[in-house]
Amino acid sequence: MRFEAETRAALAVTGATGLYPLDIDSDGQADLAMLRAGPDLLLKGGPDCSFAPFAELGFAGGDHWSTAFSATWEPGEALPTLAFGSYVDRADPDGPFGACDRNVLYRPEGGRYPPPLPLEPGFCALSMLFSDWGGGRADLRISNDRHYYVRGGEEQMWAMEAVPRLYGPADGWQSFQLWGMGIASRDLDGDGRPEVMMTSMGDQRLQQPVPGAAGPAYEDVPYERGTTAHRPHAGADGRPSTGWHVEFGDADNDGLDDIFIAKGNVDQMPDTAMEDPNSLLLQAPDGTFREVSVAAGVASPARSRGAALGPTPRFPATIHALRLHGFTGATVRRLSART
Ligand SMILES: [Ca+2]
Ligand SMILES: [Ca+2]
Ligand SMILES: [Ca+2]
Repeated sequence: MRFEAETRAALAVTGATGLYPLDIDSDGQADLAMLRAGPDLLLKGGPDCSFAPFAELGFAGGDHWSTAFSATWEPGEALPTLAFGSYVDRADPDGPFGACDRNVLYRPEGGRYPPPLPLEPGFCALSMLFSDWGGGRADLRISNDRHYYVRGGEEQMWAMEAVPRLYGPADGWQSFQLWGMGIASRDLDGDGRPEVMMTSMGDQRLQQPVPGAAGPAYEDVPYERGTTAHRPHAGADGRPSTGWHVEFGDADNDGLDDIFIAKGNVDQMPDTAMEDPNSLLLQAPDGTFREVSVAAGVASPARSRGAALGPTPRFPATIHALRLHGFTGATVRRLSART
């Protein structure tokens, strides 16, 4: 596979921190939500990979350092509801520690986006995910970075009511703190309530709904499930791992969901592993997971911050692990059926 650089004018902007494809206007053509350190952009997709700013939606991104995004179509709406998560408020003279910016929620009205609702407090969001935990509505989970909120923060989930509100202990929501990075969700046991996995430093956290709970109550799965991926599984570095992107997918086409975790040091942090190979955790029929990334050829120790796990026409089970800083390179590996 070969790639050639051909950046379209509408995409040649500075300060981009993330790019999400979704069909915002439901015309069958993928559009883009672009996160930036600066005003976020919505770009309408056209034929031949062309993009242009949406003129008619009224969307006006504020000046935030955006580091998380999720979208959902709420009942009766033609346009998606868009959530943008913010990191540190760069304008706060007392930052960066304890200076997390607010997150914002764009709910459509009559085919346009009015100014966003603030989702406060913000705790330096690094991932967001709209998902139905079992309550019949897509609520908004936010994974937050304790490195910058320092104290007083926690993981969050917003109940997407007419006026969104944070779930709390009365709803069964249990406060916990992470060096929050990625979120992935999948109903691993088919009981209608999704499990959720969050990456962090040290233990990666696979959580399951508390049996019988009426609200969004989650608990860590037992250590014996084999999902913590807390130290490098190969090489000589025994310091704790740093998980970035996490994704569920059936990597070996056996009908059981597996887990890919992109790993890599934040930036010369001596308390955590510098040589941190990516993890591919293959699920066994008993629900436990085992590390197979070395055998699968995806155990790159390069600093990995994003990934996509999915099939391609040539390889039905393929992992694309994007390597770090500025997306300068990509590794594409095929997972052998023998693994
Ligand atoms: Ca479109
Ligand atoms: Ca489940
Ligand atoms: Ca599998």
